[in-house]
Amino acid sequence: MVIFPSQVTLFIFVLSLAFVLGQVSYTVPEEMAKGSLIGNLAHDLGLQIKRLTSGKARIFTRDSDAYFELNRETGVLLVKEKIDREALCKKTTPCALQFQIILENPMEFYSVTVQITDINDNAPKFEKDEIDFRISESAVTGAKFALERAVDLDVGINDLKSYTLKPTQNFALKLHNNPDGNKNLEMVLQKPLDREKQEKINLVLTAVDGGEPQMSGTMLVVITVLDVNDNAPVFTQQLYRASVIENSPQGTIVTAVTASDADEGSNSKIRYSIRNTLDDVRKTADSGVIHAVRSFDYEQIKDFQFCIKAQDGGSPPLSSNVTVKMIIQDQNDNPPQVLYPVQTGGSMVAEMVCRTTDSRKSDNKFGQAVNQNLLIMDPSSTGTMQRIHSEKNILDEPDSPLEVRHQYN
Ligand SMILES: [Ca+2]
Ligand SMILES: [Ca+2]
Ligand SMILES: [Ca+2]
Ligand SMILES: [Ca+2]
Repeated sequence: MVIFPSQVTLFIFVLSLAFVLGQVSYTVPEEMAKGSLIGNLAHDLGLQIKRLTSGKARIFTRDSDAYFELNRETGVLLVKEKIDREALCKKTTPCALQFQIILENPMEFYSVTVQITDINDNAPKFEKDEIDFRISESAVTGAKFALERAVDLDVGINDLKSYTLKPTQNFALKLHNNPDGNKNLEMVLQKPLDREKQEKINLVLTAVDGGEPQMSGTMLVVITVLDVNDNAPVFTQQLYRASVIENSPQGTIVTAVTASDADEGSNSKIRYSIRNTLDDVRKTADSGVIHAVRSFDYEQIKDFQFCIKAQDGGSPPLSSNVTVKMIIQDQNDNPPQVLYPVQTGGSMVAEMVCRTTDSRKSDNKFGQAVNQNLLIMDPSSTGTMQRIHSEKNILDEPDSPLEVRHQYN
């Protein structure tokens, strides 16, 4: 029988009308083992052992649950059933059981109160093992997120005492006092989140009681950081240099640029576009692969540059530009031309000025032919004379000689 303070008063009052001859109270902890001694009832009530037996002393309680047992032979009160204070009184304090000892011949009543004290046999417990949050990486510091409280069935110092949330890198724990006396538990963002650094954050919320030994309960707080488009695409190089051999056919792939985006999903999906070009190059489909729209002539254009823009699919989108410097590689596709053949007499058979537009040689060369041997001076060189053994050497590279169009003797 659970006795609440007001009931105790009333009960004692009623019993006092029925000739309660004495009363005694004991204080015992809950969860004592069956058979444990509560007290020497006979001694404490001033009763003889023989009076207990002759009067058929017995416990009278209105509850079917009988937690106590009276040993008439010894006069002691024992635990009959283990007492769970939490089941008996929940959060009410103090928690007491009251019953009567009845004796016959003559009939006597004695009142016994057993106060059950709490032991720390319940750990704080959260309703769920895990709670999930989806928080944008753009959440501002100071943003609050409500957490669920734990429950500890014990009372007093054995009840819930405090909470911790670890690790403390991004979030701090805040207890907010409610007007109703309860406390609201919140975690407050202390440091901005960055999905690109940490996409999932696992925190452990721990509730501890004030008992001895201390007991605790935990709940996992799983935070999924949602992406925001806060990274522009970044090219793998700050400047791209590429080359194409002149006369390459239209459609030749000249270079490929790549950019990456640290965000996820459409925030990292990159589209490339070409800027500042006179339609010399185009991108291949949606990629960073660039192909020539036409064939290039080194003698007309030696280099050019254009810009490629990489834009992500975020809303709003972010973009970056990069410059591509394109060099046209020369090919030996122009034969030398003899412009000024001059008959000089003597040992010289010819003197000529040759012109070729290919880059591997200077544009102009002066040569003098002597008995099929030629002396030439290259204007781009330091001016040293060089003996060449054939007309071909003077006029072009040995590996891809070009024919002299005119020969003079
Ligand atoms: Ca307890
Ligand atoms: Ca407890
Ligand atoms: Ca992005
Ligand atoms: Ca992001």
